[in-house]
Amino acid sequence: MTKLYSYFRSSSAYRVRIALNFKKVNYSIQPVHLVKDGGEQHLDDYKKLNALSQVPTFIHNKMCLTQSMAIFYYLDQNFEGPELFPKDIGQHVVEFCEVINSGIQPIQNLRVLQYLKNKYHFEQDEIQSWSHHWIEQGFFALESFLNKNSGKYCFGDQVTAADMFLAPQVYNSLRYNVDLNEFPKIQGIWKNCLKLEEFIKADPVHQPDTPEDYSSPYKI
Ligand SMILES: N[C@@H](CCC(=O)N[C@@H](CS)C(=O)NCC(=O)O)C(=O)O
Repeated sequence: MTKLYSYFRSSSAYRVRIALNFKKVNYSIQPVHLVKDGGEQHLDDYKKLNALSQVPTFIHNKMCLTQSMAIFYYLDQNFEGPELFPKDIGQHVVEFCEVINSGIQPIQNLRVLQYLKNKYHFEQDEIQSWSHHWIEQGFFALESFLNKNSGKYCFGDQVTAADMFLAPQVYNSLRYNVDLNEFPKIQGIWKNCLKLEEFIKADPVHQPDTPEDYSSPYKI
């Protein structure tokens, strides 16, 4: 049994969906609504799987794994298909992914934004500006990285975990009106990724829990 607890709009779950598609893993999606009724991630049964009350959670037979980076490692170790962290450049791919995984996404995660709103009374425009700021800071770092290493994708012409972390973070950036024209490398690579079926299938617009009235910030 291979199952992914996911939310259509979660960038961390989106990363894992892309990786699963690349590895041609046959998996089912178990939606976890992060907002409805205070968030299904906080239900006791779900917390037994994911102590931090987040998606994604990945189940493979008896293995239950949280944290997208750990899931990516597991996929490379246990499934055939293209390497997510190719051996010769693996550490640099991790380095790139961690800028997103540790340096950008957590600062604009739902629980952080909810805390700013509930505890410090941030207005919607302040929340918007907070997320915009931190994503932009991270994108400056990624862009300079890509100026040295990239080709069609983040590392030359080979799709790696770096692209799978980048595309969902670009998706998030559009929710906070980051101007991608400031980041031509990121924008170009993201557009190349969006042409690949593994990315298209994983896109928030194509998930079993995508609401009918959802409209994507870009055409796919
Ligand atoms: N480092 C974690 C991050 C997971 C994460 O932040 N998930 C978000 C959605 S993208 C979440 O479930 N947030 C729920 C909440 O904040 O209540 C991973 O890579 O899996």
